[in-house]
Amino acid sequence: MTVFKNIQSTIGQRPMLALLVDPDKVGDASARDTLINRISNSKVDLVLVGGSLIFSSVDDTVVALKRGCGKPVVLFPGLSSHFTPSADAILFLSLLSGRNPEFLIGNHVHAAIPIMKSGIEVIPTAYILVDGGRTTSVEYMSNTHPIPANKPDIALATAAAAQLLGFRMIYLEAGSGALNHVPKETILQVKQHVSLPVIVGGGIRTEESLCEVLDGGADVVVVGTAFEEDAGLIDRFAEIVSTRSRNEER
Ligand code: 1GP
Repeated sequence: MTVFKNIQSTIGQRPMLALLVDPDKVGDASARDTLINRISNSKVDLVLVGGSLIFSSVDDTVVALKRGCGKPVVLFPGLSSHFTPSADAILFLSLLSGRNPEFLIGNHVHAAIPIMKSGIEVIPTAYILVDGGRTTSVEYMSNTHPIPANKPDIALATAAAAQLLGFRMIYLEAGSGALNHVPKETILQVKQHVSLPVIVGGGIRTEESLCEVLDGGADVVVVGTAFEEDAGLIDRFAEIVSTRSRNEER
């Protein structure tokens, strides 16, 4: 089954938890093995690998995860140079909330032929940045303005445009390390009017914030920073997400 089909079938029953691995933050080989072991023994559904600015080898991290974690490994690239064919799938992200052509289409032109030739599963994903209360790396590195947090109508209109343009998923992003996660109201609006699966990430650090985005109807919740700071949260978050059924939401 493809990663996308697996997401589609799982989110009909319950939301999913994705753990974001930044190749620059996994530490040495022993720390990486510990992390992989922890992921393997957890109820995490997916592993995303990526970030806005990466100096380490994305391929090394993906290969190690694929070898040891037993979960689908999905690329979440910040740039065309982050592509590696070793992953199970790639989120082919276009930063639709921004007006910087490099992140709307420029990187895609660089990466498209190698991606096609590799045969990797491609998931065209509309990447929508919502203000998370502080300037995050994605905002700075992409040189784009996030959608104001109190303007769910703009996020909705952007997500609706994404659906009409043929994207397969929406990623509502507050940015890694954001002070505030994407507001529940924004997620609710998008879920109400747009039929694509919705990924939500950025600034989800506590069980309360996790429950808030789940209450909004997030289909896939992405957590990075909180797990880097406290790996014990992985099991707690995975338990909450995996035991939620769709009719508990809202
Ligand atoms: C970033 O949404 C992810 O793209 C994760 O954000 O690091 O804040 O969990 P955090």
